[in-house]
This record gives sequence, structure tokens and C-alpha cells, in this order.
Amino acid sequence: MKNQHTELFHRNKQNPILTAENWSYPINSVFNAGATLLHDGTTLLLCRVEDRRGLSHFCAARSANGIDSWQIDQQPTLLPDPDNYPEELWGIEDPRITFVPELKKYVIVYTAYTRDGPGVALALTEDFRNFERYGIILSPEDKDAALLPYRINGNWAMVHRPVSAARAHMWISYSPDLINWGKHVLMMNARKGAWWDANKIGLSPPPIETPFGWLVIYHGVRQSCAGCIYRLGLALFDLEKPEILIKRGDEWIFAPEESYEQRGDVGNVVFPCGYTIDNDGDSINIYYGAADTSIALATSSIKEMLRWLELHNV
Ligand code: M1P
Repeated sequence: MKNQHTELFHRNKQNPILTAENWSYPINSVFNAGATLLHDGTTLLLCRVEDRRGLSHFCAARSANGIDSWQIDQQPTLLPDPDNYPEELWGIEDPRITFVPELKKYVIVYTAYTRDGPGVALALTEDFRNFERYGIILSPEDKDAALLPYRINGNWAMVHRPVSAARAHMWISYSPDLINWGKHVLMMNARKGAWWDANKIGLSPPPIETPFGWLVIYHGVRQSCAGCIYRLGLALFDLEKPEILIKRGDEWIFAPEESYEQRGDVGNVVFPCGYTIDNDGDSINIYYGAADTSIALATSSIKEMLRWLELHNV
């Protein structure tokens, strides 16, 4: 019998759209890319590239249609800089990009792999060629972070995922200057027991602004004796007070089902860090890491995701 559930995400037929073979220098894998549309309509992916030592850096790939004919930087675009930023000792990972109109700059929030685990770091850029690094802004263990595009009541707002004991929940924090972060509030907790998103969740791409609230795609990690499964779910948060959860879906909406998602360096992982939205304001292109090995693309509709949440709110 066919599994009758709503397909919200539609995989591109060319998946995976970027693999290590597309790179002009030797690498191990490419995955978990931040995404944005540049002012001329070009899609830019800031790809997490893992080298053949196991350490990650970022490399930019640009495409006119966001699907193929990628122009990939011939050399790393942003390398870890442990001499000046010691917290980047073991690499930089999982960038999330937010264009901030007030600054007229892209803010990249990423994971710095420190001696004591992952922390949250931030850099600014206008062109993805020159970067202004702020260094680490939240100490380990913390990751899965993204900035909201404008201030809320005078302060910048950032979603992130600290780890405490065996459980990891999504939090939001506020800052007057992008450097000093406080007013930490729990945004959404991991569920317990047998749920698909029990014990460990995290923000996937940056929150999507809609008239009804911030639409959040998040990952839930199911741990079992056979290993982990990374699946995606949906939640909606208040526009003016983003720590207030309005709706949360019950079922996952996307899971590793294709071979390139189930097999790789870390199998059974779908992990989006970025999206672009088409001119209609509704069609969304979600770029996700597949099995920590390649980059794949799925399309969806913001309206359909909101409709699904109405039906699946718990
Ligand atoms: O291997 C799967 C993912 O594991 C980590 O994600 P999280 O800490 O949210 O569980 C990250 O290392 C991520 O890069 C990786 O894709």
C-alpha cells in the first residue's frame, strides 16, 4: 500500500546538484551550504567543504538558475584562521546567511570548531570575497545559529542551539551590537520519548518571514542503536516576539529516502542551511546537505508549508 502523506518538498531531478567531483582542488566532501540571492539574481551557495584532513572551510558557488552551471571559486573562499581566531582551530562549518538591509551586508553565522567543541561565530560581507570577522560570539557548546534580518525592539535576534547534558533545544538571544548576546530565551524544546525529534533538535536554514510569523524548518535527530536519522519538521513563531511558539507540526516533513541521502560519510542525514525564494514570494528552493557528502535541492511552497502546519499543529 502506498504511504499516503503530503509531499511538501520536491527533490530536483539533477540531485545531488554539487559533489566533491565538481571542485577544482582536492576535497573530501561538500555539504550544508548557506544560500542567498545576490542583487543581480544569481544564486550564491556558501558551501561547507571538508578537506582531506577532515577540517572544513567555505567555498562559494554561483549559478544563474540555482540548479546547474555552477561557477565554483577555484580556491577556498573563507578559510579557518586559527592564528587570529584560535576558536577556529578545527575548522568552520554550516554557514547560515542573512541579508541585513540596515547594514547593507550579508551576515554569515557559522560554527567554529574549537578545542572545546562547536561555538557560534559571525562574519560580515558585501561580496563573498572580502569578509569582516567578529570571531566567536557564543561559546561552546553551541551551533545551528542564524540571525533575523532586522532588529526586534531595537536589538538583533539570533536563533541558536546550545547543548546541555544529553538534550539540545532551540534558543533565541538578543544583542545591541551583534557581539554581546544576552536575554537568552528557550524558543522550542526537543520532545521526549519515541518522537522523531526527541532529545536533540536544531534550526536548519534561517527563519522564513511570513505575514503569519517566522516559519522555521528545523532538524530533529532520532537516535537508535542503528545510528541517527536527521529529519526535518516545521514550526511557526511570533513575528514581534520570536521566542513565542505559535504552531508546531507533529510529523516530520522530509527525511532521508534517496540513496544519496542514506549513504555517505554520515548516512541518513538531510541538513539544509539555506534557501532562496522566487519572485512570486512563495516558491522556495531549499539547499540541503545529503549524508554529509553532497549538496541537493528540494523545492516547496511557503503557503503549502503554512497550510500543512494548520492541519498538523500539536
Ligand atoms: O552529521 C550530521 C550533522 O551533525 C551535526 O549537526 P547537529 O549538531 O545539529 O546534530 C553537524 O556536525 C552537522 O554539520 C552535520 O551535518
